[in-house]
Amino acid sequence: MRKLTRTLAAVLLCALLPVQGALAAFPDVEPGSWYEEAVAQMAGSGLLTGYPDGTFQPGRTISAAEFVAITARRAGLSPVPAQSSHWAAGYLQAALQAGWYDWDEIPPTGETFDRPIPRQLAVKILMRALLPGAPWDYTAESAKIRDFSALDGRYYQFVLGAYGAGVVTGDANGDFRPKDGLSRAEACTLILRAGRRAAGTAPAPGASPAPETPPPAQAVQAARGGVSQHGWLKVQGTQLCGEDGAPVVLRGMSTHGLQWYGQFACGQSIRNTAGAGANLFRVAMYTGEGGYLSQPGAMRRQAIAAVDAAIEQDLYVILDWHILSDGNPMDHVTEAEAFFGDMAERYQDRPNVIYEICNEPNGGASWAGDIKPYAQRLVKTIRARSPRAVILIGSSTWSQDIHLAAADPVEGENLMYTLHFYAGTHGAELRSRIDSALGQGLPVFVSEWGTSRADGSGGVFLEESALWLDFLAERGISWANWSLCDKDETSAALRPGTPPGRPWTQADLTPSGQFVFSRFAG
Ligand code: DCB
Repeated sequence: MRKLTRTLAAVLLCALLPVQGALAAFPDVEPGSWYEEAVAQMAGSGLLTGYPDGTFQPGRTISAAEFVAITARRAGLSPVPAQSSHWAAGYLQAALQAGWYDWDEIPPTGETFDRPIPRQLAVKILMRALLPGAPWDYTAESAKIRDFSALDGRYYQFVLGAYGAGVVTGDANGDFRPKDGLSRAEACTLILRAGRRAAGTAPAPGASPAPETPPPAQAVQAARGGVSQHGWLKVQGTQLCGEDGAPVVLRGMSTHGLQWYGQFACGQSIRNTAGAGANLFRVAMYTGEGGYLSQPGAMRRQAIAAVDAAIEQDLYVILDWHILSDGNPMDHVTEAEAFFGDMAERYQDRPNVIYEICNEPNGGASWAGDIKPYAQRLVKTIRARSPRAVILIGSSTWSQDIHLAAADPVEGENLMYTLHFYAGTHGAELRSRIDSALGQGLPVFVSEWGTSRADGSGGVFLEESALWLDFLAERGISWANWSLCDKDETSAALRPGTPPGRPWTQADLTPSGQFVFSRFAG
């Protein structure tokens, strides 16, 4: 009976696979406990949830299905069709195919899906998923494990690797207890540690061994939290920091064009994004393409509604003057000054709002002749109303020419320069441009990137995207992903037809969306 109830609860709970994490504290998660942060991070990024009664049940043993599903989501592995109708069968099948474990360890027929996963198997799956190829040192690490001899031989390299990477530390007695189960609190802690470790050091599969320039600054841990935690942002050196001076990394979604997909800039869509762990939202207000220049009143209202909804969710929010077909920002500098003057006044007391004054200059727009003079004018306009706000400045070639800005930056405080990339088009060359720019002291913000090619389709390129995100994480660089919409293109985070006004499940997210939502936490 107990097993049945437990199974039922898991089905009820996980069939929904809510993307929205429980942001409220769980009554049974002890404040200040060793696992509190891990649970908050994991639940906050929607990787696992509490129970319908609001509890988290940290001491409860995690099942094989739950562990594999959570790890898959964390690693960006999408479910594939499977025989079993179990809620997690698609994840288990995908994990099996990815070689995370062998057929006999969790038979795909399903009879052990809901049984506790042995710790040694959990560690193997975790290492295969997030830290493949992690080195292991038999002599050094086995000495740390008092019950090393209890380990099955097929697991020792993974367990040693996990000890070596600091993912596993053993219990108070120095035992690993390889055949015991894992509590939900322990599972959260392990997955979080492995994920962080992967973001910091793991080479992406298939990555070229050619070393990229190491980060010029010290690596920065993702500092999560929204406006209520970090307050007014300020740029110190090249790093975005909170009001208290501690580094902050913002991660979240960009809308598609408000004039086309404004429905996903509504309260519930933004709440879903925040619930998945984002602390940033970007409101892309096209100027051309039927946007602000054609219908200023309607677009302004839409942009304000979106910014207000993001503020309500405690998010930082980028107000983006999305020039694209109108490639030279100087062409409409008067309209831009009027718009940003109005907005900077409206939001002068709001630490949430970040101003992106020109999405992607292109065509003939030059840094020295057009973009820099434009930026100087807009910085002046915004500063007169909102002296503390962070301002993002684009560059030529769709905001890829940060080397030109680095050589000739705009004068002022709290200015950052945008670098936009699409993982299927842009790679190591643009990354090294970031390192050079940082080395020259230029603060960089990735206010738009996509898992697709530069045209918004093709791919998706998730391995390349992971390489990029790891690179950004190591440097403490903030990002917004293109885009939160259901357009039938690979860069879109939502499957066609997804309603904007209800909570989303994993099934609503595209492969890109699943990957990106799993990376808000780092
Ligand atoms: C940027 C734009 C953004 C555009 C994406 C993907 O453009 F800021 O607006 O989004 O990157 O191309 C796409 C949408 C499509 C839509 C199209 C036109 O995804 O649904 O139809 O905008 O509104 C870039 C970025 C980089 C490069 C070129 C473009 N590049 N571009 O490196 O060549 O030409 O749009």
